[in-house]
Amino acid sequence: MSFLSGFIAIAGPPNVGKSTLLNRILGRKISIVSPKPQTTRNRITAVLNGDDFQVVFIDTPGIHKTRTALHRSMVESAMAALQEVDLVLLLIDANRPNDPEIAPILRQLQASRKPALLVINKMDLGPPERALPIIEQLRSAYPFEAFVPISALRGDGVETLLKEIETRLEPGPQFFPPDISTDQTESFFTAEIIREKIYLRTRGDIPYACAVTVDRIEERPTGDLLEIDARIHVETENQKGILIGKHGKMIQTIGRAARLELEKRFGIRVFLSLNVRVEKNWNKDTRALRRLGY
Ligand SMILES: Nc1nc2c(ncn2[C@@H]2O[C@H](COP(=O)(O)OP(=O)(O)OP(=O)(O)O)[C@@H](O)[C@H]2O)c(=O)[nH]1
Ligand SMILES: [Mg+2]
Repeated sequence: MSFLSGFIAIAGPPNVGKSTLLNRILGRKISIVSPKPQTTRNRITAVLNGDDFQVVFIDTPGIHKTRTALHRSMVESAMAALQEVDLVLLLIDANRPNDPEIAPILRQLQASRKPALLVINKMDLGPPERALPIIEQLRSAYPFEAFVPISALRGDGVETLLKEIETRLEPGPQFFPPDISTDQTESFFTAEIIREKIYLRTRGDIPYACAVTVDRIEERPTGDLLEIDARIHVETENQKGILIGKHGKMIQTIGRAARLELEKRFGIRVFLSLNVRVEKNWNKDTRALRRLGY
C-alpha cells in the first residue's frame, strides 16, 4: 500500500473553534485559544502522523472584515491557505449559522473549487437537530463533500471527521519527519502563550493592541533553568499602563500564568522576564508588522 498524505486548512469566521479543533485532533496544545475573536494571527502548522499516512493541518486566522494592516495580513494568510491545500475544512459555529463572515469564504471556495467539508462546531451547546437547517442552507451554496457536526471542545464527532479526512488522502510524500508535530519554533510558541494569557486576562482593545516578541531563550549552564526575555509591544502609553497594572499586578499575573504553562511544556523551571514597550501604530504599519512576525 502506498503512503498517503495531504494538506488540510481549517478555515472559518473568527471564534468558531478552529484552534480548539486543531488541538483536539493533535491531542495536545499547538495553537492558542481564547473566548475572544481574532486570537490566531498566523498560520499554524500541525502534523498528524500515522504508520502509512501524514496529514498536515493548517490552522488559520478567522476571516473577517479588515480594518488595520494587521487584519489584512491575517485574512490574506487565511485566504491564501485555502488556495494551497488539498482539502478545506470550513468550520462554522452552530449558534451562528448566519454569520456574515461565511459568505466571503464561500466565494473564495467557489473561486478555488477546492474539495471541502462543512464542519459544524459547538454542537454541545444545543440539540442536534439544529444542524439540519444549516446543512440545508449551505449545501446549495457550495458542493461540500460531507457535513460533519462536532464539538471540538468535548471531542464529539472528531473521530468521524478524521475518517472523512482519511478517505480523501491521496498517495503522496511524507512532508515532515515523522517525529515532528509542528513547525513552530520555541520562540514563536512562547510568544503565543504570552499573547494567550493577555487575551484571557485583559479586556476591551488591550489584547488587540498587543504583539509579543521573544528576544532570548537560554538554558542556564547548570541545566536547571530556562531564561526567557520577552517584549510586549503596545500602541499607547495608556495601554502600557493598563497592561502593567497597579503596582505591576496585571503584568505579574500574565507572566505567572505564561511561566507555569511554559514550565509544563518545556519540562524545566522558567524565569520569564516581560518588558512592555510602546510602539505607536504597530498594527497599521506594514514594516513594523513584519518585524513583529505578521
Ligand atoms: N461550547 C463550545 N465551545 C467551543 C467549542 N470549540 C471551541 N469553543 C470555544 O470557542 C472559543 C474560541 O475558540 P478558538 O479555538 O480560539 O476559536 P478560533 O476559531 O481559533 O478563533 P480565532 O483564532 O480568533 O479565529 C473558545 O472559548 C473555545 O473554548 C465547542 O465545541 N463547544
Ligand atoms: Mg484560532
